[in-house]
Amino acid sequence: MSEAERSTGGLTRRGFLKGAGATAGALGLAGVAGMTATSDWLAPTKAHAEGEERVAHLCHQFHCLTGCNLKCTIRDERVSLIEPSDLAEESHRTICLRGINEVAHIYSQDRLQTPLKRVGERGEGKFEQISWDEAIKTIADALKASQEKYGEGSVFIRKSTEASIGFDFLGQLLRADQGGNWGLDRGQPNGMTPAFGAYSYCPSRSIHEFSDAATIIEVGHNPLESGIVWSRALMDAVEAGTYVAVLDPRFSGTASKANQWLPVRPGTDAAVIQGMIRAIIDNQWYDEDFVLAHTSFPFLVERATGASYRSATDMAPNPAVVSGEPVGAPYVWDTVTNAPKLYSEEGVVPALEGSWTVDGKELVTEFTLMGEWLADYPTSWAASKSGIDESVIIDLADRYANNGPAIIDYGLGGPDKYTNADVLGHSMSILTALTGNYGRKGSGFGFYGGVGADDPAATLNPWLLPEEYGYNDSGMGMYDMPYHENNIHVALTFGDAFTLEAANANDMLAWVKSLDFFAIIDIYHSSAVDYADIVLPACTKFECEENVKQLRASFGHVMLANGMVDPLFESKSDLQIERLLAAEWGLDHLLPETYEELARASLDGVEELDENMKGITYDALLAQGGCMALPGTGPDWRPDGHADQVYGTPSTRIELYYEYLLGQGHQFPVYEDANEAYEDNPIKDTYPLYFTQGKSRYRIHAYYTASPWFQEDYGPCVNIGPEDAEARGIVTGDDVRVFNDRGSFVCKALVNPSMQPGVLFMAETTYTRYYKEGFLQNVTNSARNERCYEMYHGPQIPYNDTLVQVEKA
Ligand SMILES: Nc1nc2c(c(=O)[nH]1)N[C@H]1C(S)=C(S)[C@@H](COP(=O)(O)OP(=O)(O)OC[C@H]3O[C@@H](n4cnc5c(=O)[nH]c(N)nc54)[C@H](O)[C@@H]3O)O[C@H]1N2
Ligand SMILES: Nc1nc2c(c(=O)[nH]1)N[C@H]1C(S)=C(S)[C@@H](COP(=O)(O)OP(=O)(O)OC[C@H]3O[C@@H](n4cnc5c(=O)[nH]c(N)nc54)[C@H](O)[C@@H]3O)O[C@H]1N2
Ligand code: SF4
Ligand SMILES: [Mo]
Repeated sequence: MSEAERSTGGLTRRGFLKGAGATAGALGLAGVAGMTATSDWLAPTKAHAEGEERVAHLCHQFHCLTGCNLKCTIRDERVSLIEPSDLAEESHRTICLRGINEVAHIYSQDRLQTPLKRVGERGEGKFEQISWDEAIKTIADALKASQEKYGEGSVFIRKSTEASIGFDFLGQLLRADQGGNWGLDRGQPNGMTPAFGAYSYCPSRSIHEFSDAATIIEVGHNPLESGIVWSRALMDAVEAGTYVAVLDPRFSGTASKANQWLPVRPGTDAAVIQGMIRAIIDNQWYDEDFVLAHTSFPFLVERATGASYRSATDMAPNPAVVSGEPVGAPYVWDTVTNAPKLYSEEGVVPALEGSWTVDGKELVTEFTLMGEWLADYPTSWAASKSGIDESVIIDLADRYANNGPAIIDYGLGGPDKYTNADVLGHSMSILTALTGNYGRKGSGFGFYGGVGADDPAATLNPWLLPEEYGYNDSGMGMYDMPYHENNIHVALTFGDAFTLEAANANDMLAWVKSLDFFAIIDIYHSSAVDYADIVLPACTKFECEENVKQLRASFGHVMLANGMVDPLFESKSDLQIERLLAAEWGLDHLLPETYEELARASLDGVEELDENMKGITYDALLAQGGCMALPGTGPDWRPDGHADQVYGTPSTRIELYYEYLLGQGHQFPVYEDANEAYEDNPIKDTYPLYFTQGKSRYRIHAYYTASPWFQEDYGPCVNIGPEDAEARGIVTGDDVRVFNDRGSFVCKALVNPSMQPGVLFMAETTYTRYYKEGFLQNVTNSARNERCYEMYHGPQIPYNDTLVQVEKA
């Protein structure tokens, strides 16, 4: 008998795992602590029996922005070793601690094991085990009752990002509301898209081009933790001699590898960028040829109204502008004929600056107006606002403008999570355009790493539902639901949307508690689980009812998960859970029966649609072990995006004057303080510390919180600078209370010299159950910037725009 068999009393591994859930239930799940401790009977060391062994492959995470292919050794039906996959291209055989750590994470104590029904108050976390039949019927009854009484849109169904990869059927079948605009990761893009076109935040050139740049500025981006695999391209550039400057309030991992760290005051990056713009204008470091040929700066504007001076000939609306109506073609001032001419007319030599009167109207160029706007913002202002020396700002401007080609790589965390992020995005657009650092080798601007063109893309067919099915969109973002009247009465989420994706948890959870019903489908006991009426256990990526699981196109490869382990405990795959629920409405026949059917459909005929997909069929994939590279994948892949200088705007140029924001006075990125996190805020007397958050290499958002390895050293902990700690009598390891008017939480303190005075940092997020009290989302800011409702990506959640006080708990 193998050791594994002995330790389970002779039951086979599969049989035992199935039985374990039932036992847990029989013990009565009074609170999470009562759940079966998986750690002792599934400790990794116990898997070293001679038993059966095989290899499985799958695409790991999406939300770390990579998707490595993992090679998993399955021993006695237990995942016991994880290594980089030898099926991937050599340059793409990557893995990180989170991948290796799945060996423990899959079997961790926080796995949801059986369907649960709430027995205590919402938030108390008291449950009893119920059967799948009862759980599914209870959910269906609640959803049906709500839709009958309040209409289809009264049901809220949302999948967390990671859970939504591949398919998203149920919400569409029930025509539920999915909570509208997400309010995540599009703050700077809000300020960039009207200039460069929709989705321009995804760069059109490869991250491997970093090595071709002379200068790279990382604006609040910490790829050494938030883009572990992609940070290799940054380090290659450092080795190639590229100068790297990092703007970050703390001395981040990325700052530690850079040539220069600019310890910016939180929420003030736009001031640094505007100081650079000012220096470039004052010193005439801009690229006049580029500006005249490829930007809107020479376009004419009527001074009195601020409207651009245009012909009657309609041009397409700007796809990146919400109030996008067709516009006329813009005019420039032609210096040859000394008259206004259509910008695109042959032979025109436009003026960059000036003022002219035509038909009694004064016309000026956008460039002239920009100079007038900037007149009020000298570089000394930028320095005092941001805390960065004036000479440092001017030197960086010099380097950026005159030591090109240069790249601006921004993160979607950091400065994105303040109410003024659009001002920063717009400012960086102007800086980039002025210096011509776009569309040329070694230049660029955007969020590099994983979402753009960093690898060739694959083509997969979507699984189509009949036309009549689709989400019902009330137009209200989830972040607005606690604050505005709405028609949501019941909710079902795949993953923890309510406490992970929303700030100011006390407001959000008060709203959740007011709902008639809430059910969650999650793998782990995430923070929102405690508020649910019914909980369904989903299985991990490594488990499935079939041999294959998800097909994914990611990281330059097409990957079909195969060699899966049976779902642990009583958990089920998301597809089977969606099917069980859909069956309650008699709609399960519209869904694929299996992951195999879905994968086959995704690949059916794609060879004819896309040259890159030649030879990548379902059977070929399986025969190859489940992973095939797309042609060109690797560090030599260099798409030549925007070399033609043609942009997705009406004029096809970079359009920097945002006429659609005239009513708000933001046609230029007029500086604005953040909502709460700014020096002169009167509440700073009470809450003097900036509470910034960001990603940790040990987690993907809250995911991996449940890993026992990581818990030992990387549980919830707030980083505080030595001066601030000393003033409060705090030393490393102390329990501290972090609080403001919105709420409070208690966690450990880490006194960290990387923090500048007055600034705290904490890795988002961690399941509530690991805190002594509360959790970080209790203090974060949920303010919505009115101006952003006009913007392409809508208001963004300003988690970092938060002031707090800290004391020893
Ligand atoms: N390991 C890991 N990687 C991830 C994720 C994850 O959860 N874990 N999530 C992914 C997702 S969804 C995203 S959006 C990306 C985000 O990627 P990043 O933007 O790199 O992530 P963050 O760590 O949130 O923020 C970056 C830095 O901003 C700094 N910062 C805070 N406030 C300011 C400020 O006002 N100005 C400046 N200049 N810097 C500031 C923080 O100190 C932090 O070092 O990461 C992705 N990658
Ligand atoms: N305070 C603060 N909060 C933040 C941020 C911050 O900086 N500060 N950053 C924000 C950012 S940038 C983002 S993108 C969001 C991320 O928020 P999400 O997009 O929601 O994050 P994910 O990590 O993709 O999803 C996590 C949830 O899905 C569950 N899950 C994972 N895989 C599966 C699956 O296969 N099936 C099912 N059913 N469930 C699954 C996990 O257990 C977890 O509950 O968080 C935001 N929250
Ligand atoms: S977490 Fe991301 S980087 Fe790490 S192994 Fe998984 S896919 Fe790769
Ligand atoms: Mo994000």
